[in-house]
Amino acid sequence: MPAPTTPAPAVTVLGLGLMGYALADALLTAGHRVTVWNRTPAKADPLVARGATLATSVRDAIESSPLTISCVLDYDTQRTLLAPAAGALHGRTLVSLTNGSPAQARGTEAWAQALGATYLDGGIMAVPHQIATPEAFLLYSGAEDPFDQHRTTLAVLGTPHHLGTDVSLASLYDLALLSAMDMMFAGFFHAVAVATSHKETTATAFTEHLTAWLRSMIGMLPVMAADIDSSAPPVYAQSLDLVVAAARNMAEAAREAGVRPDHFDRTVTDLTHRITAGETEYTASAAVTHARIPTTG
Ligand code: FVH
Repeated sequence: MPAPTTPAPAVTVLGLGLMGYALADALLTAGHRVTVWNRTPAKADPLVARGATLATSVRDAIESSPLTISCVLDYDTQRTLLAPAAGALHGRTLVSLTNGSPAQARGTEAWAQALGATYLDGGIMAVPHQIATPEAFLLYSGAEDPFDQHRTTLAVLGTPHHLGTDVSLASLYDLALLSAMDMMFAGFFHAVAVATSHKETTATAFTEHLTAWLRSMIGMLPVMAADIDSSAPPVYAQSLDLVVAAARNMAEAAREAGVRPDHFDRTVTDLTHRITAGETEYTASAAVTHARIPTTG
């Protein structure tokens, strides 16, 4: 006779926007008993048709499961939704996958702990259609016990990484990663605007070269990261004069193409100041130092 299998634990999902829906859907598919709540209840219909329970209040939703995952617009919305149901969190775990700042994560942890709840803050490094695929990974921070306890459930959504017990770490990494993505897209849009100023170029043709170039450049990042972490002479270094000359050319190409050159003009100004101050080398460590807001005193 086959050994009886333990049923997958109950989970509550608050918020059925594009992402919350994908999370609830994945948990249902994995065999969890899923309770959902959403401001617009009709969004739950397809999930209910597949076996989810639609709670009529946030309190009822939280009371249905030992684990509640919240994925709504922002922290203000989350706080407003949770406040009237706060007492229900006692003895339960709240995981916030709502995008927020490190300070908001710290504030929510303190609030949850005062209620006798355990709290994990999370960052989803995926878009909705990637949830529950090998491409999805999620960052968590906060107490280790709830992470270990709910790890199998959280792993349904994507590979879970626990970054540490400081609850602010997941949102810090999440926002840093999103910043890199945002700047990469801004770079892409700028480059396409410059390249397609020529009538014989299309974005598609140009992007073939751009992706090949970025793929090769991405290999530089671990080298630069090792330089930043080390006090040894850097592996990656260029002369500041060379980098200024390149930035001038990039500003000029943008101007000629009728594209805003502001970023490169600012780079020329900043690097020229550094040269005037006696710097000669462009290194990853120096670039990170100059990215910081100078502290006074
Ligand atoms: N979508 C993505 O690619 C990213 C990937 C990384 C993580 N983010 C974050 O996930 C949070 C939710 O994002 P989403 O994609 O589900 O967003 P929407 O589809 O816009 O759904 C928003 C949900 O929030 C509910 N909501 C909004 N305002 C209120 C309110 N005042 N009271 C109650 N609920 C509210 C909304 O409800 P409804 O409009 O369906 O009634 C949705 O459930 C977010 O933090 C991303 O940054 C997603």
